[in-house]
Amino acid sequence: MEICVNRDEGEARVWVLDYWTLRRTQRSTAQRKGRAAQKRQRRTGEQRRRKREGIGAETTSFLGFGKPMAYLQNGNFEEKPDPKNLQKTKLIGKYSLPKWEINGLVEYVTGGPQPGGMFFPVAHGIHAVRLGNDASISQTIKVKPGQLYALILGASRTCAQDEVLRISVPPQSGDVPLQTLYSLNGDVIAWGFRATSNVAKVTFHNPGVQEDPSCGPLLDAIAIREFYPPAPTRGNLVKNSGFEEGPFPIFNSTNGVLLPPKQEDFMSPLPGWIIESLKAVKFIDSWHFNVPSGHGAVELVAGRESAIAQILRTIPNKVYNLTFTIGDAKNGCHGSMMIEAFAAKDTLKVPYKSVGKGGYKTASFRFKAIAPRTRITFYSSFYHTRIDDFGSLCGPVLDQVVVFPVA
Ligand SMILES: [Ca+2]
Repeated sequence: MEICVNRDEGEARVWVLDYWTLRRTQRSTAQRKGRAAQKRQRRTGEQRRRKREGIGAETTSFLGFGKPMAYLQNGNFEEKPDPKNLQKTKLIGKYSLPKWEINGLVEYVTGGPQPGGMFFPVAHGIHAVRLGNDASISQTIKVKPGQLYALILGASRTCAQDEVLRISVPPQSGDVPLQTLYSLNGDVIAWGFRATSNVAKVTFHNPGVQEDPSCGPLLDAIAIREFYPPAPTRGNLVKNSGFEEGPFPIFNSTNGVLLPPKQEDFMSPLPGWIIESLKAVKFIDSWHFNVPSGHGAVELVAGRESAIAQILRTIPNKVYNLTFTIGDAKNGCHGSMMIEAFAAKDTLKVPYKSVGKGGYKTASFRFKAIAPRTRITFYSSFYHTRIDDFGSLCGPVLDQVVVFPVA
């Protein structure tokens, strides 16, 4: 049973929509039947495409459909350095790490418990690099000018302090805060950039200076994904409205992919969307989570500090209808949830009771545009943690954002 909430001129009306339940049942049956065949087709299509375009590197994943993803060369750091370039874990020499250029104190480490009681989470393969004080690693990659990309990386902090990873692809650069608010075994993070020429020098840098010079971010695996430019459609002013173009992880990321705060829409790792909050928003995929529709959605994991927005072209004084889906990711995130939606001067609060087992409902309201540009914003009213892990932040899932003018 699904409930639809419509707020029209200040009045809230609620009614039951069995249609969505029916549609979901029909869809899941069809999905089961068609999935295997689709997967086979997609794979061969993607393989042909990859051969033709040859993005990046030695390994490509077809997990998230659409564009290919590839590791950067030696992106999982499993190609070992020559032992003569290693002093215990310390890499000696600018070109000592295969396929990379390094600067400063960079360690080549093996995941797991470390001497001194530390634990290095390495989810992919067994090796990783650790960037000490002011250290960096770089690689030059082939890209297409004007094209939007996301770097997808497994990264975590290694010391007690909050650590920052500075990612740069000139002329763009950004600082990604590494915290352990989201999961205990390392996070996967996506960072977007737009290519300005046919090669790009990608640099991962630890700008921090700690008392222990080896303290700093641990990089486990680094991949890249190329995006199709999102566009509004005839029936919907929202670009990438169902979050189907996004940083689908190349890694088996059961924790989803964090979209760092303060990402502008022109280079967002979630094409079309602005991450305008102080904390990250999480991108989730249907292989590991319950996603209301299609393969991608976002989980608003940090209450009011975790907001996502988009700017739409509108006609002043025209009335528009905004519809969206709220649900839970079937990840043990439970409680009374609420998404607040904002458009022009209008807002809607949509409650959703989660038992953490997956479900969703659709809500809509009308707003009147007051300018040629209207910002729509969504955030979670409350903070939530997983029932099985109170250290992991979680929250309501947002999907299928649709805006169209009311006739
Ligand atoms: Ca979706």
